[in-house]
Amino acid sequence: MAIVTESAPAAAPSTAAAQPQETVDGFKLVIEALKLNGLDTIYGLPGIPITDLTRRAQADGIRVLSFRHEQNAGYAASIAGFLTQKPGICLTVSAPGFLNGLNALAHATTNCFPMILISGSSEREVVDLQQGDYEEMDQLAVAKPICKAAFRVLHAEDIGVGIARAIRAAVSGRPGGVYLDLPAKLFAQSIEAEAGRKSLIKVVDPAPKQLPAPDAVKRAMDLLKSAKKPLIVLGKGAAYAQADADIKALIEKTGIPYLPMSMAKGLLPDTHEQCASAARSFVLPEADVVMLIGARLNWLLSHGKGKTWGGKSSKDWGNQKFIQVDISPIEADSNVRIDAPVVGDIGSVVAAFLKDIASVPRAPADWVNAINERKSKNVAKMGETLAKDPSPMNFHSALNVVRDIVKANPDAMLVNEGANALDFTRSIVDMYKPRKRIDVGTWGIMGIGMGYCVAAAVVTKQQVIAIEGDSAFGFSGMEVETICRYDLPVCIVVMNNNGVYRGTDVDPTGRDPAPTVFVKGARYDRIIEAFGGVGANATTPAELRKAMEEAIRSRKPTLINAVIDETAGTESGRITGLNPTAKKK
Ligand SMILES: Cc1ncc(C[n+]2csc(CCOP(=O)(O)OP(=O)(O)O)c2C)c(N)n1
Ligand SMILES: [Mg+2]
Repeated sequence: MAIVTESAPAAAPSTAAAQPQETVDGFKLVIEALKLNGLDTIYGLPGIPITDLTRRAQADGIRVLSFRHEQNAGYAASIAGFLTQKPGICLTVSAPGFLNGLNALAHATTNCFPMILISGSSEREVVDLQQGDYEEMDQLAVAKPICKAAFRVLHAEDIGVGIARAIRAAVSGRPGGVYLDLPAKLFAQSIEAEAGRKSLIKVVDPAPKQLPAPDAVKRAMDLLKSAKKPLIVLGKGAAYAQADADIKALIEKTGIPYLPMSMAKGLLPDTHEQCASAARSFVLPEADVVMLIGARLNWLLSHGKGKTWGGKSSKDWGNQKFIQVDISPIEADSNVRIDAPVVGDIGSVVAAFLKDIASVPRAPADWVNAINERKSKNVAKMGETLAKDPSPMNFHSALNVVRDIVKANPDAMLVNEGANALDFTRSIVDMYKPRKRIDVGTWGIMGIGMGYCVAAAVVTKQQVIAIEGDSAFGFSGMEVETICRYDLPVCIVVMNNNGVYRGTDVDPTGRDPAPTVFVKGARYDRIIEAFGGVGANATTPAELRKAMEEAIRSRKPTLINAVIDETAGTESGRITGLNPTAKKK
C-alpha cells in the first residue's frame, strides 16, 4: 500500500530525540481503504465536510463523478453496483445531502444492488445533545431502517474496519445498500503512518459462494422432471449473478420456455425461440411447474397468485408448483407455497442443476407448440401496430425506431423510465445481451434516468440510450450538464407527450393546468444545448432515426425531443389496475 505520508511535529517536542513523525490522516485512510478494495469510482457531490475527500480522491487516481443532486449520484452508485458486483460508492455531505442520497440507498436495498452511501456528518457530541450544529442530524439512526446495514467510524484507526464491514454487508448474501457515517472530525485525525497502514483491510472473498444443499437440488430437479408444462422465470438476480453461460445452457438443454423480468431481458436474446414474453398471459396461468431464478413473487409477478396465475380471485392460488432459486432463505413462501426452495448463489445453484440436466426430459412438444402459436399471433399483431405511421407519432411508431437502433447496436446500454414510455419500451424493444437494460426496478421509481446514464457510460464505456418519459426525465434532467461535462456517449430520447401518462387533462375549474399536464410543446432538446450537447427535435420516425443514428455515430451527448401524440398513453401505463380512482359522479 502506498500511503503518501506527511511530516508533522512530534507530539512532545521537548527532547532532543524528537523526530518528525510520519502520519496519515482520515481523508487518506478512507481513500486508501477504498483503493485497496478495488473501489475506484465515487459518485458524489462535494461540500462540508467531504470536499477535500473528493479532491484528494481524484488526485490519488479515484474517478470522482460530481453530480448536481445527490439522488442522481446515488442512483448512479446503485446501478454501478448491479453492473459490477462491487458496491457502488455514493458520497454526500451531511443532513440535506445525506437525505438526498437516501432514496437511492433504499432503492439499492429494495433492488438488491450493492451500494455504500458514505456521508459526512456533524459532531457527535453536539448532535447528540441537540445543540444545533451545522447540518445537525442523527444520520445513522435515520439510515438504519432503510438499508441492509449502517456503521459509523469515530477513530481513524477504525476506518479500515468500517469500510471492510460496509463492503461485506453490501455484497455478501443478498446484496443491498449500506450506510457509512463519517463525522467531520474523523477526516482531520492523524495517526502514525505505520499504524494506519496496518489498520486497513483488503477484504478476502467479500461475497462468498453459497452452495445449495444436495437434497434441495434433488427435490427441485425431481419436480422439474415431473412437469408437463414447465416454465422458467428469470429475474434481475439472475442477471446480477453473471452466470450467463450456465443459465443459457440450463434453458437450452431442457428446451423449457422462459420469461425474463424487465432487467433480465437479454440474458438470452429476446428473439430466442424459447422466449415466452409474447405469450406471458398464456404461460403464467397454464404452467404446472415454475422455476424462479433470482425473481421474487412480488407485485411484478402478481404475488404468484390471482387471475394472472389462473386463480379464481385475487387471493386464490393457481395450480402451479414453484421451484425458487434465491440466495435468501426467507424469500420462499413469502407469497405462496414454494414446493422446492433452493437456497444458494445463483451461479452455484445453476451449476448444480446442470450436473443432472441430462436426466430432465425436454419440455413437451404440445406445451411448446401451444406457446409458439400464441407468440406468433401476438408478434404478428404487434408487427401491424408497429408498421403504422400515424401523425403525430405515437409510442409504437417511435419505439419501432428505437427497436431497430438497439438491434443494430446490441452492446449499447438501454436506460428506461416513465409509465407508457417504460411499458411500451419494455415490450417493443428487444434486448440481445445480458445486463444491457436498466430501469425503474422493483419500486417503479421515476428519477433513475440520468444517474443511470452516467454510471452505465462510465462502467461499461458503451453507448448509452435513454428512453425517458417527459415526466420521468424531469426528475434528473439537470444531470444533462453532468453528461456534457464528462462528455459521455449518452443519447437521451424524451418521449414528450406533454405530461404524466397523457397531456390531455384539464382543470375542471379552469384555473390551473391539470396536475398531470406540463407546458405543451416543450423543447427538451434545448436544455442540453445550454451545455454544449447536441439537441434535436423529432416529429416523425424518420427524424428520430436520423438523430439517433447521428448520436451513436458521433458518441456526443445528445437529447432528442420526440414529439408524441398527447392522447396516446394510458393512465399509469400497464398498471392501471393498481390505481385507485375516485368515484365518478
Ligand atoms: C419518485 C416517483 N414519483 C412519482 C411516481 C409516480 N409516477 C409513475 S409514472 C410517472 C410519470 C409518468 O409520466 P412520463 O414519465 O411522462 O411517462 P408517460 O406515461 O407519459 O410516457 C409518475 C409521476 C413514481 N413512480 N416515482
Ligand atoms: Mg409523458
